[in-house]
Amino acid sequence: MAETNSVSDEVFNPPVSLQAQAHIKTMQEYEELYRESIDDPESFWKRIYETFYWKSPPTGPFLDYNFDIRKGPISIKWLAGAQTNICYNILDRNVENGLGDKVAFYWEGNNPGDDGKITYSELLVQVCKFANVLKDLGVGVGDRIAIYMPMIPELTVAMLACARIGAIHSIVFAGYSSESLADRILDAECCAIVTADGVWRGNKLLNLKNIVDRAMSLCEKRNHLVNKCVVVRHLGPKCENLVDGMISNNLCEESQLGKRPVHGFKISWQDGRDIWWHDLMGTVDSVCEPVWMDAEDPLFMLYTSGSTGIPKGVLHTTGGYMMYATATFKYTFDFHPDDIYWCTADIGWITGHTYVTYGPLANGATSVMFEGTPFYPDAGRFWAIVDKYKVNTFYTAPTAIRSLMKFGDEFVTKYSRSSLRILGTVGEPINPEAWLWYHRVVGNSTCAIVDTFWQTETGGHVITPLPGATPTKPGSATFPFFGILPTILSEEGHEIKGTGEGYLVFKQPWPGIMRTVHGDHERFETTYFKKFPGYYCTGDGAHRDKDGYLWITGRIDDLVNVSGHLLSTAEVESALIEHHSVAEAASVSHPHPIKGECIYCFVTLKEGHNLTDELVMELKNKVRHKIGPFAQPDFIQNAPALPKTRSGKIMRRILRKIARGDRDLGDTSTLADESVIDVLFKYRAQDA
Ligand code: 6R9
Repeated sequence: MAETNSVSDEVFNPPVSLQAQAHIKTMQEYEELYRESIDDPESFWKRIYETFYWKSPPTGPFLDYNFDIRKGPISIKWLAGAQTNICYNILDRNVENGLGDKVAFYWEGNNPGDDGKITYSELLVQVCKFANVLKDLGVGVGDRIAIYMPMIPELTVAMLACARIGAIHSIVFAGYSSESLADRILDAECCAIVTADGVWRGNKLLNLKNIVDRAMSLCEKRNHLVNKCVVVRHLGPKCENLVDGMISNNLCEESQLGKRPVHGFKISWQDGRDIWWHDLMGTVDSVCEPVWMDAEDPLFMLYTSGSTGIPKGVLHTTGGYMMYATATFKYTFDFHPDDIYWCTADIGWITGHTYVTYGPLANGATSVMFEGTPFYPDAGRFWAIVDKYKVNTFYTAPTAIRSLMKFGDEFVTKYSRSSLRILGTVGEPINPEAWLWYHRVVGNSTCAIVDTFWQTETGGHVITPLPGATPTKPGSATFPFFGILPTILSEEGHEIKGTGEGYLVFKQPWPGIMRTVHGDHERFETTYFKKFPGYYCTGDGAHRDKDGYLWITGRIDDLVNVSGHLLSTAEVESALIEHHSVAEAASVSHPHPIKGECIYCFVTLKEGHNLTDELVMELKNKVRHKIGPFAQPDFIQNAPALPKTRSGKIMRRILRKIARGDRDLGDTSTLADESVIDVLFKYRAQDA
């Protein structure tokens, strides 16, 4: 692989063919609209507001907020008093507007060949039915419903059914343990849960129902009863046995939508509490009036980890989130009606909420929903699916890109990928080497890359290129989305104008920002508004370069202060990963008697490389040369694998402990694979 020193200075202009038909074609156009969105948010967002159906208009101001904790409680209200229903807007209205027969989702199962599709009108019927099911079970406005499901259409049906009747969905990624699920059910006080019997992920069979059962009994021990558990029969038996109403019914003969009987697969069952989805759906009415909700009524909550304490239930409301999901999807992915769009994220994460369900459906898009993994049956699966559905817009995570790079280009180049136009990334900083591989190999150097920075808390993209307008630089998320006013602050809270690095904060609210932490408004204020009064604090660092481009440098808690120089661990990692032998790297701050802190690195090497003393020196020099002598790591250790959350984020908190030789690791329940820990202790740098 080529050395990619200083490639990050290279600028990539929007592909001309894409630009010609883009919604936003030039930086000038972007800047004009951006100015309006900041100076006069009401006039900007009113145009988006008017594209939806509102039962009644706002009763007060379009936007009403307090962002300054010194002036009183933090509060953010968009369109308060206006009545609408998001489910009605994204399903009924699309059907009324002639999109009834348009495919909403092509569903691609874990096994190639297990597939199906669902149109907008079919989706609407299923959602209405399940909304009636929920009502029959006693679920009403404001009730919290836990959802723990694989990537199957029923997951979207369940979430939209909640939205239709004003219930609040709390989706937990179906990879979390029983304990984590129980914590979230308890915090949200969910009265019911929707799940499936089980699911295949690659070669692994997961018994979801049994995980849910254990979670429900943990809740019971802590005096909370989950009254109802609705179970989708995803693993069979055969579809013919199912009564009318199953989404996949008309597809069963062909494909069974992945519902393959699994011999010997058993789930536990408690009569009265546990009910099959298809039993409930078989007899229920397929018409369900939407419940008209206030724009500021809760739509959903989603848990995200904090630096301390239990995960926070990030709460999003109806009207603002609807506008923001819709607008970001349209502009960031330059959406056009004939596009085939695919976001590989699981709906269990915010990316799946906004960019698998709400954003695409609100725009009347056709999406691919994928149940499986990028590596099954082999590392070419993503590109096989891109070709199968002629995907134009593809959205994935840097961690997936880096792991696919390891397998070599052939897995990509054996597929055509000629339909691709826009490639997106999300979730973590993307190192220039991965960006360039994505651009050159996956995108044949003809696609626009959008590196979208955002958070569970922001509801949608906040810093991102627009594919038809923004000249991109590999590794930079570039410029703010409409309505976002970013500022970089020093430790003392001074605004850094021009070039510089510091805390990334936002100065005014946008429609998609979270409104509170469920049940703990004070925690919301402390976490996001206390350190720098008057600003929403992202917890990330950012650097502004001479051209005004924003570069996210990683979580602030990962900043290292080496001899008074503030360094981001992400910068060090990006340098290391440019070395041809390195597949992945993570660096953490480590105590140092003279410098205060120094950098300790973990590197995963590519096949055929060993971490010799010589290579250690080469890597140290690589960083030294890329960033500066002060940035040279003191320690580099071998890491056959890195400790990651199930969403692929590296858990640096654990790496810091390993570097220190401290076995008191605290909570490791969010780790995808705990076995990496012992291996990493074994390779620990002896002199650290
Ligand atoms: C959408 C999502 C949020 C954190 C965020 C930041 C990191 C996300 C990024 C990025 C650099 C990007 N992050 N996108 N860092 N460049 N394009 O991932 O939400 O799971 O809440 O994570 O992820 O550190 O603060 P969430």
